[in-house]
Amino acid sequence: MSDTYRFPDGFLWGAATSAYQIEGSPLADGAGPSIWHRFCRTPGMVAGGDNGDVACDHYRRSEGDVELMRALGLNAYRFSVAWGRVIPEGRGAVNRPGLSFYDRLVDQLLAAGIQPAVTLFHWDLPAALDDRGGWLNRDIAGWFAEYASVVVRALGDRVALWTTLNEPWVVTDGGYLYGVLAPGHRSLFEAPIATHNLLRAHGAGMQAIRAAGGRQAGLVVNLEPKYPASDAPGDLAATARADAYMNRQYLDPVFLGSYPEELRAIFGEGWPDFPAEDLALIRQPLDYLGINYYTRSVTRHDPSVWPMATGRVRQPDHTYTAMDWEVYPQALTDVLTWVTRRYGPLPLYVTENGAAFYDAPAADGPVVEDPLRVAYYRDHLRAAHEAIRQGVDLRGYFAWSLLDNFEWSAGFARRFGLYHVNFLTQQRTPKASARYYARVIETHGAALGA
Ligand code: IFM
Repeated sequence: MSDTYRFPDGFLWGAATSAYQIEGSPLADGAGPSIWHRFCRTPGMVAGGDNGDVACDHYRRSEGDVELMRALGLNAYRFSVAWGRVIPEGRGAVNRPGLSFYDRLVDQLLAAGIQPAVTLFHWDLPAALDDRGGWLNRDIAGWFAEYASVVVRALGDRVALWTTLNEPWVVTDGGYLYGVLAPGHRSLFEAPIATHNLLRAHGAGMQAIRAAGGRQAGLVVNLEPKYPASDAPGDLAATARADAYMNRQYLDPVFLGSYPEELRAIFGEGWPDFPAEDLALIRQPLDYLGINYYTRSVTRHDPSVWPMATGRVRQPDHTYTAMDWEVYPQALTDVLTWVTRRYGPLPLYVTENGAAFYDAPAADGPVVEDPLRVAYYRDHLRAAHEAIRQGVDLRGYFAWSLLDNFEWSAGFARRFGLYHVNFLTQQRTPKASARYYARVIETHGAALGA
């Protein structure tokens, strides 16, 4: 086997999940409800009326799930802590049994030779904090820092990588601008405030992680490179707006200390002036940046789209996933090199990458065949390798996701797992992509050349 695609020694080969998407038992052992618990009970918000009450039942099956990771040969696992399990009201009293769940999980992982990578916030805000305004309340930066200190003090001696927030753009875009994700608001005026408070919480969280002795700490963003549909000035301007809104809105303040100019034009009177001291808090040095990459967008001017006036151009003959996301591996190389040029050089991780496809149910065979996902992983891992070849300091890759799970407002209908989950029996079955990924890991990437 040739060494064309060999990855560096020490590279982290992981898989990722998040608490609400897999754990189930959302109120067990004294946990407080989250905004997703409520959102799922709001008629019409989640496909099929699904919710995370059981999900993959991981809260009760974590030991078996760690064995699935061991079988893949993972040396890292990225998961999130449910804030409301640890602090049911979001601030104040700590719920020791909730914290113990994560304490045991970390030990199970280490015993299996798997480094824990912990995300503190992956969208499941305690409902009690939403009652106080959630991400619209400036006090949330302090609440988040307090929560971060509790978790890092409990687990920090054993956790390799800390993440403050997962994909803050999605929280704002889905939760405060378009209302399709919890807490379901639709407001041009709230979205910038939510963004800004997420970033302030990230800054305060970074300080809290460091003060509590956490090792490597950073932020995870989802990036989607924007390519203009044509050279027409309208399309070029639309591409710049889309890029500012999705890709630079979070990274510019964190690395450069200012918001992109385009946001003022996009939000108009909804865009406030933010105090300079807030931007200083936001601009904390990071040990690494995590990038979640799934797709790109070919962008054109479209005045009918509120408020961005940008639209996507569908690419004939290209493969689209069950999320209707174009499969375009080249953009993973492009995004990693772009971040390195604009904000780096700095250590990067691909903290999520994967695809939802319809997988034929495992009737009685030992493996679910998922050729499109196998090809997706092959081509994206090659693209990640190409970024390393071009000088990007890429330290690890986490497949999304270990298990089929609760895909937010799409419910259980979108399957991203390396393992197929039968949600009636909780039976886990490896997909062909799990076998493929295990082979890639075992050969340090060399199998990508086969
Ligand atoms: O399932 C989500 C995850 O929670 C965040 N990143 C994208 C994934 C797929 O949509």
